[in-house]
Amino acid sequence: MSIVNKKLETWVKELSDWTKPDAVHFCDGSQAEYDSLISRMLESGTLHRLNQDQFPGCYLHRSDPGDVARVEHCTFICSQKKEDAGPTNNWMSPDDARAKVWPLFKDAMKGRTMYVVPYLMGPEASPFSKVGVEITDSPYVAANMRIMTRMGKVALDRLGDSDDFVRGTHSLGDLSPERRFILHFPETREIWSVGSGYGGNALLGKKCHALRIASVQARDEGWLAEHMLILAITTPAGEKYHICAAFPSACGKTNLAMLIPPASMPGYKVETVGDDISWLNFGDDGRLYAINPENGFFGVVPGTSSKTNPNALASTKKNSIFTNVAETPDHLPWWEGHDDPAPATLTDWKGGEWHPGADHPAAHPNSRFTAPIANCPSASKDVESAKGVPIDAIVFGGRRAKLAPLVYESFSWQHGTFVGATMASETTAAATGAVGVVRRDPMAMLPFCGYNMGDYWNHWLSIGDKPGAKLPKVFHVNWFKRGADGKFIWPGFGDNLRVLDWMIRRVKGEDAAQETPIGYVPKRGSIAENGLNVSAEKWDELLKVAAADWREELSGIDEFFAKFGDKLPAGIREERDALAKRLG
Ligand code: O2Y
Ligand code: MN
Repeated sequence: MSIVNKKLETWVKELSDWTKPDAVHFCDGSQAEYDSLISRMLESGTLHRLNQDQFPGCYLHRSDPGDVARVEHCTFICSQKKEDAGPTNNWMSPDDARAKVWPLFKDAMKGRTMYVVPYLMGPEASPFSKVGVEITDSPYVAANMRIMTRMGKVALDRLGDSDDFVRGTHSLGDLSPERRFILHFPETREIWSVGSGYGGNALLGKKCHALRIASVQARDEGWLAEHMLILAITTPAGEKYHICAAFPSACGKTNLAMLIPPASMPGYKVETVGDDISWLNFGDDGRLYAINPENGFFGVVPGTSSKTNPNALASTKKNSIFTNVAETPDHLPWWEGHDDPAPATLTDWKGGEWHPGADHPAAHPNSRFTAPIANCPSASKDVESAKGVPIDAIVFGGRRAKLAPLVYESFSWQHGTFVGATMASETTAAATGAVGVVRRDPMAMLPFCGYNMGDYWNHWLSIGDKPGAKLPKVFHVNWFKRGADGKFIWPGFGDNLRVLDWMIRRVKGEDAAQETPIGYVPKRGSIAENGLNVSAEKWDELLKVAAADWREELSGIDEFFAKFGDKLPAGIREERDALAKRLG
C-alpha cells in the first residue's frame, strides 16, 4: 500500500532503521490481508485452527505463560512533571524513559515483519473519532487490532497529510517481565510498549490510547474519555434511553452491556453500543453524546455461558480469536463456567494435557475472546452513529458486601462527581486471596487515567459548569450486597433491568425516591417487583443506608483524598463536608 502522509513515512523509517525488521508491511485493513496474517500465524504455530464447522473463522492463541494480563507495575505516565501523573500513576520523566527504554527497541524486530497499523477509534463518519498508528512486530496484535478498531485505509483516509495521530510503538522484545514497559507520553501523544504481546499491554488502541492518552486529549478539548459501557433501553411505550456505566474490572460491565430482559418484564429491549469505553462530547443541544471508540470486544471468557451472557457467547461463534482458553479433542474452545462439562481430556491454556480434577484451571482465569461487535445479537445500529447517543444517566458501581444500597441517585452533577470519585470495590478471593479489602477506583479509571486524578475530577466538575449544559443524572449501584448468610441478596443479571428502569423513571421525573444522607434511594415498592422473589427483609437490607457504616467509609475516603493534597478540587471537598454534615 502506498502511504502519502510524510510524517508517518518519516516516523516509520526512523523506527525501521532502529528496530531492523526483515520486512515492513503497511496494513490496509482488508479481508485478504487479515486472511494472510491468519495463514502465517497458523504456519508458525502462533495460532491454532478451532473446529471450523462449529466456530467458523475462529482461532486459538496461547500467549507466553508469563504474559497473561495487564501489568500495572510496568505501566508509566511519562509527563514532564511528576505532579501531572499524580499519586495514583507510576511516573518516569520522558528523558529517563527514552534513555531506559529506547535501547530495548534496538534491533528488536530482526527476523520479524514490522506491521504499520493505522486505526480509527470511533465510527468512520464521526467528528469525534481519532486516528492512531500502531507499529508492531506481532501479527497477533495486527489481527486483533483489525477486530477491535476500524483499521487500515479508513484511518489513513481520515488522517490525510495531518500530523494529528497517536503514535504507538510496540515490540514483543524478548517477552521478559524484567524488560517489560508500557509507557505513555501524554504531552507528545505517544505510547511505547515492549516486552508483552498480551491484551491491554499490546493492543495499543484500547486502554493506552482510548483511555490514558484520550483522557488527556479530552481534558484539553473539553470532553470525557471514560471506562464506561454504553447501552440503550427501549421501554414498552417505545421510548428510548441511553445509559453509560463505569464499574471496576470484573464487576460485570460486559454482562450489563448485553443484558437480556427477564421474561417478567415484557416489552423492554436492551441494545449494546459498547462494553468498555465511552467518549462523551457535548451536542448542540447541551446534552452529552457517547460514542464507542472500539469496534470489537476483548472479553473475559471464564464464566461466560448461555445463563450468564448468551449475547457474549453468540459473539464468539465466528471470526473470533480466543486467547488462553482450553481446547477439547474436537478443537472446541472450553473454559471454566462453560455450558458443557469438561470432557475427560483437554489441552489446557499452556498446551499441556488436562483432566477434570486437576490442580489448576484448564483455561487461564484472564483468558479472552476478541470478537467483532457486529457479531453481537444485541448490538445497536448506533455503534456507527456519527454524533453518538444522547446519555440520560451515568452509573457508577462497585462491589460492596454491606455498605452501598442497591441503587441511589446523586443530588447534582457535583455530587455525582464526588460519588464517582469515591467509588470503591471489595476484593474477591478469586482476585487476590485477600477477601473484602476495599480498593478505591474512582470512576473505574484508577489504572487508566493519563494524568493527575485531582485534575481529572476538576475536569469532571468543569463539564458541569459549561453554560447551557443539560447533564445526565448520576447514579450509583451495588449488585453485590450480601445477606447474613453470606449470599448475594440481589439476583443480578437480567433483573438489573429493574434498577435501570427505576433510573429511567427518575430521569422522567417520577416521585419514586426518598432522600437519605448519601442521595436519593428508591421508595419501597418503586422498583418493579413482578416475578421477583425478594422478601420484605431483603428489600430492607438492599435499600438500607447505615449512617455509622458511612461515617467509617468517610474516614477511608479522607485517607484516599489526602494523597491528592491541594489537587483535590474545592467542589469535591465541599461534597465531602456536606456528606459528613448529613451523616451527623
Ligand atoms: O488483561 C488484559 O489485558 C485485558 S484488561 C481488559 C480487557 C477488556 C476490557 N477491560 C479490561 C480491563 O482491565 O478493564
Ligand atoms: Mn475495561
